[in-house]
Amino acid sequence: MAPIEQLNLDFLRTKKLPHIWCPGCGNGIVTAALVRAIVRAGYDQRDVVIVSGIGCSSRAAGYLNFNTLHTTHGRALAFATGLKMARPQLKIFVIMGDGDCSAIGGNHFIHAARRNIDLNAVIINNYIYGMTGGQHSPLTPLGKKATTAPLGTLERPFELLELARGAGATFGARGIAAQPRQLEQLIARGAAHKGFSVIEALSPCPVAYGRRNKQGGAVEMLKAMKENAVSVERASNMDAQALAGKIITGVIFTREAPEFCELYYQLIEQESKKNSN
Ligand SMILES: Cc1ncc(C[n+]2csc(CCOP(=O)(O)OP(=O)(O)O)c2C)c(N)n1
Ligand code: SF4
Repeated sequence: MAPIEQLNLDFLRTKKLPHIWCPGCGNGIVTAALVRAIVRAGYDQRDVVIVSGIGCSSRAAGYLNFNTLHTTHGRALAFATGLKMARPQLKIFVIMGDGDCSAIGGNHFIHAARRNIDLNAVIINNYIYGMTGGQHSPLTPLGKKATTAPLGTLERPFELLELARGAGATFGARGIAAQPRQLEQLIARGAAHKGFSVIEALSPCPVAYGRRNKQGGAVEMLKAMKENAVSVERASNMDAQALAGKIITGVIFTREAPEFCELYYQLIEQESKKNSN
């Protein structure tokens, strides 16, 4: 078998390169982890769809050599829902930024979770609106600076996976760009799960977030991320004080519930049987 790094080139639209991302941006690391998860799962390239919204992170769809839909800001899940309902056999990965997913796209997010539709949401959380120069998002940590919060944001952030769990999602995991192999495994586990799976991938934006918040460059940001990461297994033996400021990584929750497209097609079949009798 060819090394995975070599295989990855088949999954890139090399004609679209160079990419637009700044030096040190984590988007490439997360995108590569997603590609490796798809390759390792052995899905047929023609059965995979990458859907994205708008933002630096959402540009990933344009660079990937699968079926892709680069949609409008906040609406990636709405497009993906329609596609999945029409073609339930497809494996659909939805790449969103933290703003795209939890601000303008917040309603689509909670309703996709409520339906438990079999989509794989990969949220690249860099704590900021990168593409538009650094406005704060609903995931910006309390007190951190943004162009729209020059003295630090007063808004408490969503805990994205708790929001997903509360809304009905059946799989939630968190990984970090500083641990790309674990991230790849988490994306693969989410993809194997039947239902709405949410992978929060924490990723450095040294330009719009790091610089303004004096976090150092990309290397320092990745190092800090790694130092603060605690696996969910280790976290279960730590108290709230020890966990303050830590990033809990791994599968945070998983549960079973009926999947929306299966219910939808069962209903259609039942009705067509009734009508043909
Ligand atoms: C309807 C609409 N509103 C606003 C914008 C401007 N806009 C483009 S990207 C973006 C935010 C992107 O931030 P995020 O989703 O966190 O992704 P990132 O760029 O950080 O990867 C905004 C507000 C837009 N394109 N469309
Ligand atoms: S602004 Fe931030 S998120 Fe956007 S490409 Fe640059 S480093 Fe990446």
